[in-house]
Amino acid sequence: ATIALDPRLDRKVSQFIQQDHRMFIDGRFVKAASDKTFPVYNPATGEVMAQVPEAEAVDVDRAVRAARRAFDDGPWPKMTPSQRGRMIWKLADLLEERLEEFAELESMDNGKPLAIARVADVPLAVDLFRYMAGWTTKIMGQTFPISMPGEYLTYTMREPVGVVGQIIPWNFPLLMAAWKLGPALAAGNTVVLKLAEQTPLSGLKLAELIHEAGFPEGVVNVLTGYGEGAGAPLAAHEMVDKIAFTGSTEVGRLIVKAAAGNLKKVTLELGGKSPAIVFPDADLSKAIPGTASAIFFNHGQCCCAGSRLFAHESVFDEVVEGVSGIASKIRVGNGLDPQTDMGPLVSEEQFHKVTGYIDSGLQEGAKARSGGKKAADRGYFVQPTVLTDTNPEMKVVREEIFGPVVCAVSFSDADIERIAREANDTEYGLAASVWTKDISTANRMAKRIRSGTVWINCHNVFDAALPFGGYKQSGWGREMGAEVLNNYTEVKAVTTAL
Ligand code: TXE
Repeated sequence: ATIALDPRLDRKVSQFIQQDHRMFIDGRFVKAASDKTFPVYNPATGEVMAQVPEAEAVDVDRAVRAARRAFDDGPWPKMTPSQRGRMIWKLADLLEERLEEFAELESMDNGKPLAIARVADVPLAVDLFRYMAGWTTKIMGQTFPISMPGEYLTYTMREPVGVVGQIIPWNFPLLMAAWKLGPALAAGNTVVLKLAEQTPLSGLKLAELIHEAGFPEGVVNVLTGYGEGAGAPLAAHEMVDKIAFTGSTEVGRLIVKAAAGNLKKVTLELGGKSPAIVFPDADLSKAIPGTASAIFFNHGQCCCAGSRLFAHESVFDEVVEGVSGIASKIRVGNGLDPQTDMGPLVSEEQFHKVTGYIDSGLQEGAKARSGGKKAADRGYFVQPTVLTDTNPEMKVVREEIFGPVVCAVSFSDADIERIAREANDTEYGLAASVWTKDISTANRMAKRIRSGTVWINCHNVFDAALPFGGYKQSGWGREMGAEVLNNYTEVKAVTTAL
């Protein structure tokens, strides 16, 4: 028996969380072959709130074989793009109808404020599915005027890659599932999706909707399990044609090695240490709240979090005071509480990791201008923290913290090359924001920054139409937009002698 859940939750959601959970394999809801389960924690209390099946290699194999059959022989490859599109659209409709349920699940499982899940996580997932549904009928090849002597007709076709393994993290559990499933299905692939062990609930609920939307059996399989137990065998499986991973750079490297066996295609969306750069002419009434939200949105658990704040020395004090002032007013609490601005971190492990980074920064001489401590006696709450007096060698400056911790640094130069070099002084290259009124400064910086996204006078603006992904060690390939479809299709060149 599980513990009593929060009384504010819808009864249906409470019941779902505590139900006897099953994974989704080959169109059926099943237990792990071993019958093993593992606990899911409520990050606001640290208590166990659910048990979910623990998939291992044998379950992964079952799911991969189902996806293989569905791709090779099933009705899926015979369906028209328009039929596929309608099914993905239907999934979006079902998800939208249950927005509130999903928002509550997401808040319980991840810890994020319910109000945020309502306006961000769930609607963005709905939108992504709709956007990708539209693409199904627009995945096309080209014709080519080739220069060989004689007459030829040449054209390319874009075909699905095949069976795709997908491994996702816990920071936006539902949205990450949508980012992965949407394009894979739009392009006609079949999928084995492994959810993050910290946050499996919304993905399991989504599996029910996938079933309801009428996808043929085996087209989507959803597994719950640990990284080593379930993720690793999926990445290594010989019958998987492509693996798409979002998570730590460290595990990204393991995925690449595991994929080497059958040389499956790999796309990776990894960590970041994104700069937010405030020029002296910036509108501080926008730049201060903007750079604060760049780091504190989703508790800093965003791969594109603006975790290095650069501000020109002439505005540095005002920016740091402003961001620290916002940080100290952020109300940290249970995500279900309407007053809450920031919930707990996702897990005990993240809690120790983030507080460990803060301690290491302070020990090495950094100063906390706000926060710097845990924020409650139970649950995984950490104060939003602004550090100054860091140096470029400190771990807090170099490594991804993935929590509400920003390092603020001043620059004295007006030389764009030098500022860009400092901003680029990281092994990552996911995102950056530039804050200035000067369009020339903004666009020159945008050109020089080595990252997949540059925001000008904004941060964390996402859209299903915009490609997202990393330069350098932030990853391979792109998510979303038309761009992602290149990662989920193979190109075939066909040449006919006439
Ligand atoms: O990530 P992991 P964790 C970063 C962030 C965070 C750190 C650790 O810095 O603090 O990673 O988080 C699966 N083979 N990001 O430990 O381990 C795992 O089960 C195959 C940034 O949660 O990378 C989960 O489903 N799969 C990031 C997924 O990988 C494996 C978001 C991510 O877990 C595996 C999350 C293995 N050997 C964390 N080991 C971003 N880019 O947004 C684990 N997994």
